[in-house]
Amino acid sequence: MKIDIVSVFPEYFDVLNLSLLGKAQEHGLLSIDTHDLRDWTHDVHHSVDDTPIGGGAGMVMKPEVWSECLDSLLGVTYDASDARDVNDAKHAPSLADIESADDAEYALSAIDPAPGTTIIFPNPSAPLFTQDDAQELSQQKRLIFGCGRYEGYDARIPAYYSAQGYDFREYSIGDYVLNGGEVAVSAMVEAITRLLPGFMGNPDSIVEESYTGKQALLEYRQYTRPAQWRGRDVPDILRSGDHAKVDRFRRDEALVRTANIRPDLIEQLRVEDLDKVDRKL
Ligand code: 6GU
Repeated sequence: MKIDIVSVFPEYFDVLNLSLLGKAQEHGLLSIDTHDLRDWTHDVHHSVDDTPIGGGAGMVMKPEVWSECLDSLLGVTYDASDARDVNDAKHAPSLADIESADDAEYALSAIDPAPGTTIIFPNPSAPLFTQDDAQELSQQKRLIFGCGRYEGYDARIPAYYSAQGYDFREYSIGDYVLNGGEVAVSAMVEAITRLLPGFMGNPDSIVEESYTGKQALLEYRQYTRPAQWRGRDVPDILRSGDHAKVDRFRRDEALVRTANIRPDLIEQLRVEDLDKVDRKL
């Protein structure tokens, strides 16, 4: 997988060379390139933002800087003579129009000009990024992350690239406000790349953990030695050696903890699945 990250603070991502992510890059599983958005500015001040049209506080990131950046990462050039009012949209050729291999290629390129590529902009006003999204994105060949700063970016950026047929997504990582997209991109990159085949030493740890698979429950609590510590004992059942009882104990604990801490996850469970899994234990 190839990942490009664009930010006005590219040094922020130096940490991605550490630890497991660094090893994955050394082993060729993954390559991450960071870019400075200001490299695509032309004015002496290297400005990437401007005041919001319509008024209001803060600054908004300019569409031209982002489009020059994204076009160059995508390897495309914008032809101004092709400029058109979106109300006068040029329609992609329909199946009925395809008469040659060239037509077919053009039709396909209109559907997805960069197969296997997804562009992702963190945005606190977007849908929540979930484990399912991480799972889906870990199958992609290339991810391009654009970090917004300040009060956001011009809304025509996602609209334009989506209309061009690119898989352009915006995600929030939680219901709180960060100063910019850098922390959100770090979180998404980590969630996605650890799912790459060969990334984790023990692939079982991915299957068992929270939020994975259709039984999205919080995990049961874990203990290690010593069995007694500061007056607290590890639950007896876990030391009984009875695997069926241990599984049942853990499953019950996962259900109770999920009901208490994340009732929203319990609501998403399908009763049929729950009974089937529970009978197997
Ligand atoms: Cl994706 N960006 C910012 N700036 N704040 C956030 C966020 C993203 N997700 C949660 N808070």
